[in-house]
Amino acid sequence: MKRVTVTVAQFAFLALAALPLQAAEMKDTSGMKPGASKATTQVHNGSGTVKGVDANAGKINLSHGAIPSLNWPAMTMDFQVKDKAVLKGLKPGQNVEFDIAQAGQSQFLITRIAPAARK
Ligand SMILES: [Cu+2]
Repeated sequence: MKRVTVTVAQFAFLALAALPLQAAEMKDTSGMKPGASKATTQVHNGSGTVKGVDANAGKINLSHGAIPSLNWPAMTMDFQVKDKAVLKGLKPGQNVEFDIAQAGQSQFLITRIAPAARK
C-alpha cells in the first residue's frame, strides 16, 4: 500500500514538473509548422464490450481489445469520458467502438464512444 502511495505522489510530482518544461518547449518551437509539434493530441481508437456504466461519475468500465497505438494489451478497465452525454443509451454487454485521448501522463479520456457496427 505504501509503495502505491509513493508512486502516485511521484507521478503527480512529475506531471507538475513537466508543466514549465512544456511551456518552454512550446516557446522554442513556435516557428514550427502545425502538425510538427509533439504536443499534438493523438487520438487512439479501440473497440470492446461495455461492462458497466456510471453515468453520474462519467465513467465506463470496458473490456477492450489490444490498442497498438498505446502499446496496450486487451484488458478490462475504467475510463473517464470527456462528456457524460456520450454514455446515454450505453448498456452492459453492448459492443462499442471508441476514441481515447491522453489527458495526462497516465490519464486517458474517452472522447467518442458508439455502438459497434454489427459484423
Ligand atoms: Cu485498458
